Amino acid sequence: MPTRYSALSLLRHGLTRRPWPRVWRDHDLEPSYDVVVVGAGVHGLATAYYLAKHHGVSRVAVLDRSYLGGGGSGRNTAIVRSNYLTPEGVRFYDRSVRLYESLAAELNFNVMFSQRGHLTLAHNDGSLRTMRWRAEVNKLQGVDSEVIGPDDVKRLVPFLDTSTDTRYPILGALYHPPGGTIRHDAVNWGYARAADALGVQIHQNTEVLGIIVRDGAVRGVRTWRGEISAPVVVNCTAGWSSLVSALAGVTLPITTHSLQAAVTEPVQMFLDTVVVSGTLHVYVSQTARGELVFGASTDPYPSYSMRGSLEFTEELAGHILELMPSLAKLRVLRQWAGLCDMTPDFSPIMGVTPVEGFLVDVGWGTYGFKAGPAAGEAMAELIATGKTPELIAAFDLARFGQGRLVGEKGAAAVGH
Ligand code: PYC
Repeated sequence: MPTRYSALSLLRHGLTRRPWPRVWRDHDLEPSYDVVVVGAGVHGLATAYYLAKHHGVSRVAVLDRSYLGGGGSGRNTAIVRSNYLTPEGVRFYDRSVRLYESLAAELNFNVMFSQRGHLTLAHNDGSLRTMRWRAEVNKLQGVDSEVIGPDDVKRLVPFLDTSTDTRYPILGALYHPPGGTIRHDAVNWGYARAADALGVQIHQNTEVLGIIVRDGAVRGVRTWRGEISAPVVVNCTAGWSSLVSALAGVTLPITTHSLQAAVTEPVQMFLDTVVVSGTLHVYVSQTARGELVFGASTDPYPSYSMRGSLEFTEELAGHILELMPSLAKLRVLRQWAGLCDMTPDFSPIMGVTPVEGFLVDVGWGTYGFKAGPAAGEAMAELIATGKTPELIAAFDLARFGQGRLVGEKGAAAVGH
């Protein structure tokens, strides 16, 4: 087991100047594994961790063409919530919130989950109606959400402009107290460390170039470091999930779009909750260091770009100033983009495919990071038992052919 992190071990290492052991190790690639996971983001790492932890399956290789957490898992705006629109979505994301609540203790890694509350503003009657709908669906699933009026919004976020003579006055909001933010890198590193300790091998800089399929079943993968045979290959990628699945001959109903974000210089703490405005295409939260993290909706055209653009920053600044005019002097420090694999119903695709042994955990659109623990837990159960857990049954690939869509567009943080 890895060194236990505690105040005592910190003191001991400080006094003895003993170096800390590496958080996860490098390995030579073995010729075969029981399971190959493609993608070392939160979904791939959580799947590997729960396979080893809950099911004793530890001959697992997690492959990534780049560095661990370098894709969507390190590029998202770290918002966690479960205030979705469909009962299937609410139940699923609620499981993730609950796993996040105990993750720091489980992994012995401070993931800094801050359940500071999540506000989705309504600026017109249509969105207020959707908020009410979401609140009722949430409550029926035991999830804490309610619609509140402008005075309560102002009480929670005094810096918001709640006057009625603005372009988009605030008519109310969906308030979701269990929502909040988490330190996304810590989640990735915590899962990686715990999976490594249980025998999982993490291989960074190991791109999958081909997926070997014979007689309708997966047999392994080809990487630039050599071939691996495995009876189970799981696609846990984001951004390239349709291309990785195509290597196995599986077509996914996915288009890929960039989602941009930005962070400001740090300022004194003033924003306690996460604030989202779908109408103004913006969401904002304040980190423990005092920076404001902003995001917007996906770029409207398909793209694999992971760079920020000036148009985005200008538009974002205009919209955020409509909400919080007092931020006018704040300077943006960095901006970037991540890739979102959008499905027709804005819900993910999890489960089996027509190729035996080739499974997918993909199509997360703008919801991927918050789903990592629940998706990993459920995918691990599916791999180990061969049975699809009830929690993810609605999100199968076959639903698109059978007209069983799980429409979550109305629960997006921002309009798309
Ligand atoms: O669904 O909460 C969300 C979200 C925030 C940023 C992107 N998606």
